[in-house]
Amino acid sequence: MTKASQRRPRAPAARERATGVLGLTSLPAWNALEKHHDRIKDLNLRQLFAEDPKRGETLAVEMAGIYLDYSKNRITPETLQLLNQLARESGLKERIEAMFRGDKINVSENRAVLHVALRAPPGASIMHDGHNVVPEVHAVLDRMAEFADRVRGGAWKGHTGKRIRNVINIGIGGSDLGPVMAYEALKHYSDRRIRFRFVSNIDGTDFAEAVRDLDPEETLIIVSSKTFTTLETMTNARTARTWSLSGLKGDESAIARHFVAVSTNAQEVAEFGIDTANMFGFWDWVGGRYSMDSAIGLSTMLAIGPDKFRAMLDGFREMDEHFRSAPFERNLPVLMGLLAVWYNNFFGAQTVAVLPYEQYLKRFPAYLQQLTMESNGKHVAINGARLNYDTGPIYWGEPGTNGQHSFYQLIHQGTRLIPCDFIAFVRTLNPLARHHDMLLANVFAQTEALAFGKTAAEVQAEGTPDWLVPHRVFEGNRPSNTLLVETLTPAALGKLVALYEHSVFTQGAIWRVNSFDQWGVELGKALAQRIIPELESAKEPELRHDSSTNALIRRYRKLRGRSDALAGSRTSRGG
Ligand code: G6Q
Repeated sequence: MTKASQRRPRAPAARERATGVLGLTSLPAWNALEKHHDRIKDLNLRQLFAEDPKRGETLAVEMAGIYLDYSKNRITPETLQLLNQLARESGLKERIEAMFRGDKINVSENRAVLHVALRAPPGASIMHDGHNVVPEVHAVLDRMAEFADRVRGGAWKGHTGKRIRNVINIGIGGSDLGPVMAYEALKHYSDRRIRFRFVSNIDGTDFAEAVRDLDPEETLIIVSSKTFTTLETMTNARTARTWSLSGLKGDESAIARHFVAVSTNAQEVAEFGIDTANMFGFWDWVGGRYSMDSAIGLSTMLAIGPDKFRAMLDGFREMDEHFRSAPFERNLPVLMGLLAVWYNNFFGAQTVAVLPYEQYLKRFPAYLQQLTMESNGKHVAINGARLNYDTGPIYWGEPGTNGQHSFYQLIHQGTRLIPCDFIAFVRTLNPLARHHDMLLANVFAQTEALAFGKTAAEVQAEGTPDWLVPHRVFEGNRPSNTLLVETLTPAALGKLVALYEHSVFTQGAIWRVNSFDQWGVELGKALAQRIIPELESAKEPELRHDSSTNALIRRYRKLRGRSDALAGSRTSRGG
């Protein structure tokens, strides 16, 4: 029996039929994988490599400059064949086609999922509700390019005639993480005469620190919000408006030169006071976490320029085409997605570490956390039935080599199985002495050490005293993927992001979840809206939360000098 099946017994097929569950755990491939896992779970990577001297070359695939070595995974050819069978039985091919066709696969929001249209070439046709969206996509891109050229070239000036030297993107979640990650990733290509800052948190410190050394006369603010109603973004945008006006002598007409919006909601943009002529639109078929290549990427385009932004889109598109057309056995996102399922559901692995050996990708793990966990952190199937197997694993990580001096200890010698994705580049953008060879030596060393470890005999042979041997043993058999990319270019970043987007899609299709909604973020938001007036009211509010929440609110109010802690209602819910 597998660890996963020990933890959660498989529901009877009859129940699945009754509830309409799509029956992942009843599929022939799933059952075959369970049995197969039982047989090979103790196989060691040492053995697998010894048995097949060419394993490191055969279990690798290259796609347009991205080389994926997946040989250091606990798999055999049969595992791959069964995982492919699982993909076929799960209708992955049909799901991919449904997405590209513009079907409303985000059923709980009744929306199509067409981020692939954002990088379609000008002549392409992608239909949504009876019309081709590609011309609209390119019309927005052209407007963005024209605007970016004017700002970068100095033709777009601030209200007092000064050149724009600072750009602040205000947004959160999908309207922040992609832009920050892309800016950091492509900083090498950015116009260094412009400073970029990103404000997301409702914590005022975020805004205060972002603007403390900036001059409002030289600052352009991009308010990025699909809905233009998000609490954090609108609060920060209002604060930015006050800050901007205070530096521009309160002249309201200055707003037009210092604020632009990226949104789907023209009405709210206008109500906020931003001229809709300065608004860059996108569409409800672009999910927030899939939007960094839409107008939400305006800050990216301002940083690297329109040509490089388009090169990034070309990279995305190459991976899209590969995902759509390559056979599953040579399909990078499919392979990575299926391997994630293999460890998640059959080995019971709870996390995946993403370890970029590239300082410019320092925000990539944070970006992926949203992409992966907001997409596949779901407990019900598309049809609403409660799932009886685990879905999205926890993604986390830090750039190497820094992580090696902290949490790698647990990956090497801890008790948990943590599959790792190592990401490295053949050429560095900052060739300094021997740094890059040393960096890459560390990537290769880590994957080697994780896979093959060091046996007690090997430790003893080094003259280690017996009592110390167990502490110095590396069991090995820790799986990893290595993504070796030529150079971190805009196109390479596009390919890498699309690779993970489609890996997430693959995983979601296997698990039968809707990877494109995010209802799990709603409850906390609604409760916060209820609590805000309870914190702010001058009069002690009548609190109807549980006793813990009530006590926390009272304590906060008391310490802020807002009320007598003993006053007010003691009505509690839930004890
Ligand atoms: C992403 C989510 C979420 C969203 C933010 C910001 O997929 O939907 O992270 O991007 O809540 O939303 P707005 O862009 O509407 O402000």
